[in-house]
Amino acid sequence: MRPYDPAEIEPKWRARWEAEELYRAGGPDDPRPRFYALDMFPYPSGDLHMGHAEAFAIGDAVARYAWMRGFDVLHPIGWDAFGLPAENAAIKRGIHPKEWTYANIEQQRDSFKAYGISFDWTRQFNTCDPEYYRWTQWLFLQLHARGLAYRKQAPANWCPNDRTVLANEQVIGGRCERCGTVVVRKDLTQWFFRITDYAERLLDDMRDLEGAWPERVLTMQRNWIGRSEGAEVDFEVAGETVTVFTTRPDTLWGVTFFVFAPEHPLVARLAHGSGVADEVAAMVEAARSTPLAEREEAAAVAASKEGIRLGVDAVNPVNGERAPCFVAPYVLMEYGTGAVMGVPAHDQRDFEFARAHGLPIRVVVEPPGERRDPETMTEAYDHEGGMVNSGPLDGTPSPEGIPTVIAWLEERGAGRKAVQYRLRDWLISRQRYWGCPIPIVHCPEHGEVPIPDSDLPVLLPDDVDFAPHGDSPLAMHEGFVNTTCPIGGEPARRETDTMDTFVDSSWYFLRYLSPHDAREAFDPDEVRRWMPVEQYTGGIEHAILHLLYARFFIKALQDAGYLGFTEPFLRLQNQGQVIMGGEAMSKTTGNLVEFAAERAKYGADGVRLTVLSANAPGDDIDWADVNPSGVRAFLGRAWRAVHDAVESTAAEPEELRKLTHRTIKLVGEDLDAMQTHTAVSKMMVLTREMRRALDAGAGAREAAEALARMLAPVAPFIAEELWRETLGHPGSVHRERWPEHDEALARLERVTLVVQVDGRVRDRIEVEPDISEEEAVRLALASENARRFLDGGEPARIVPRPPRLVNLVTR
Ligand code: ANZ
Repeated sequence: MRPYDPAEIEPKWRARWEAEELYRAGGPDDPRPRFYALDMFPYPSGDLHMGHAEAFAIGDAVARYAWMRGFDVLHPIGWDAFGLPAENAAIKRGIHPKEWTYANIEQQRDSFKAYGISFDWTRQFNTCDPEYYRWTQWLFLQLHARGLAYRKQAPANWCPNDRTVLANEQVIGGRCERCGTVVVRKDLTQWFFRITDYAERLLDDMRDLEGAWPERVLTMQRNWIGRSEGAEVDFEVAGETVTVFTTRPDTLWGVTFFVFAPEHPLVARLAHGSGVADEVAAMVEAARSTPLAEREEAAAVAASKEGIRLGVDAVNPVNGERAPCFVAPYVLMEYGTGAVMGVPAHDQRDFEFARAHGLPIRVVVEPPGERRDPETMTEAYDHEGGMVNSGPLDGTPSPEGIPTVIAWLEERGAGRKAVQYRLRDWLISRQRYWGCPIPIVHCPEHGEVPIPDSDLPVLLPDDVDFAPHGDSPLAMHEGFVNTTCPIGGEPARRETDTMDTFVDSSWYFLRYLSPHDAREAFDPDEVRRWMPVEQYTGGIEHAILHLLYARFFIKALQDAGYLGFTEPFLRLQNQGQVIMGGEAMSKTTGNLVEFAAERAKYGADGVRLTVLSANAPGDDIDWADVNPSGVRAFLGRAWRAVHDAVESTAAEPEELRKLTHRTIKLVGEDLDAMQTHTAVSKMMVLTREMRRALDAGAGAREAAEALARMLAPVAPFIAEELWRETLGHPGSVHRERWPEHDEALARLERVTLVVQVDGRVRDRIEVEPDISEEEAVRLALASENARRFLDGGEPARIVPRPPRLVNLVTR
């Protein structure tokens, strides 16, 4: 018998599969039901790493299993190929971003092939190909035409090192997500997508994803959208109406001060001639240059009690009371209206501000049956309760007070019900070269002019200067910048911002459906055939942005009449992280495990099966704790068992047949639930029992046929070799149907579990023979007959011998 040698069989099958076009999706006439299996496409940063090894092993198991279940599967791949690292490589090492990017794509592509992932390679594209970004530009123009893409002057997060604007979500702890440099604020004219128009739908449509997406992801999206219900209330300040947003209009009688965000448009005027004008100007300046993320953090924990008294009062609409006005950085211009009513008794930030500034605290909501004394309070009381000190509403439960107060305000025109979202418009401008050019011309005569369709794509010029100059390389490229107006032919300037790469990845899954179509972005017939995606596999790091943006794009395209569905991804599977020794892998800590090296050592199947058997697909895998040589040894055992089974002509024992059918059934159930780790362990048990039967001189052919097919989604090379070469089938195992199990054989006979108390039989219970110890003990303790002999107490000791016996010992 030849020994199992992945180095021999893997390259052979890779070539055969490619020649046979095994993983090509079916055409329009394919009668099978369709299954779109999508993996989050990679960024070409270098070679594939262990994280990819895990993610794509999971996605591939999904696709291969779907094929075996009789689906016509679309399993495409491409590259998310624009982005900063390519440009940084150009600056550091003088390589053109294009060259760096395409070389990395080649390398990753080879690695994917060596790994044996079942991609339909005929559909590959890269987002930096002009044939692709032409359509990204077209999509931009679709949004622009609908008022969903617009420009405004806005304070932006600016990374001085990368010299670009970052979205809020790309600022982590006040630093640039990419390079770790402290981010500053800078006022710039920027392009935005009006995602806030879709806040409500993005939230409401999540109902359809409930149970099909990880709950954690849904929660993160919900929090990101951040819906708050409450009221807008109009105060009067120095003859002007100033509106606040509050979630607690029931606390209006507890207002003792009023606060403006430093950037509030009224602040400069109110400060003028107040004696604090300079101080206020300095605070405004400081606020302007602090990154928003940092301000938000500080605001959330009330880290800053800083505030300047303005010398004017705000008049409360419910009782005409006057409250002193302040300017303070804990109020953010970006949320609500940029002004708040200070209710120190019931809001923690207001409480701390009031204590710091010696402002009065007035309790207006009290917990049922309790009193709260402002003198001795150590923190705000922010729960429900009974309203007090609230004029006509005294005694009203506060949740009822809310609509009552809103109705009262509405009647008098002093306020209204309001909903606020934390979500802000999506800032897509980047002052960088290696991205999709925004297809707009600025004309002195006609303003902002979209490039006509027939002139797309706006090509990125190759010959730019990457040396850091403080301006984007495109802005300094005369040939690119100077153009003529598409309307009147006047000399005009091209927009030189490029798009955030998240724009490229918001629609790529539509392009896979007709990747070479030069007439349109996506073919409506193909969209109807394949969309929505049946199963999307990728990392939790994309829980918010990418998924939210893609959902927004689909809804916007639906509204534009291009698509007939609302949600792009029916089911979502996150993979965990591959870590090493309890820590994230990194070159600097020296704990990096190289995917290519592991593959060379254990074979593609060995690495893949290690990843799939180590843990449930959503959980992290610590490479220090896994055992790839053990997995490889298992593959060797499976190899020998199947070979020996083919040699043997002896009859197969009934027990082995039963195990085979039971394994088929349970492994199928595991794969339906994406529990690859338990599926693999069941195949290991079957292999062991095959060995036992063969060593006893019996046969194991049926088990061998089943094992080869069950291995196909999780160890595709060895499964193919065993299927075609060893078992002698003419076609590929990857075109086979998933084996059928015989229900009668798969069913386990029940056995009798005897429950004893102190060694005497007190009950008998019918159980499955593979009952766990835990379950057996639980049943024994729940037995009424046994309990009677425990005299109401608990046993001192339990002796479990599942499935036949549990003895409860009282002494
Ligand atoms: C008075 C009040 C009384 C408030 C009370 C809360 C409790 P969420 O839930 O996040 O929507 N707020 C409003 N705009 C703000 C801004 N621009 N910067 C900082 N804080 C702001 O929070 C809404 C609450 O956050 C609002 O309700 C307001 O404080 C504050 F017992 O108004 B509240």
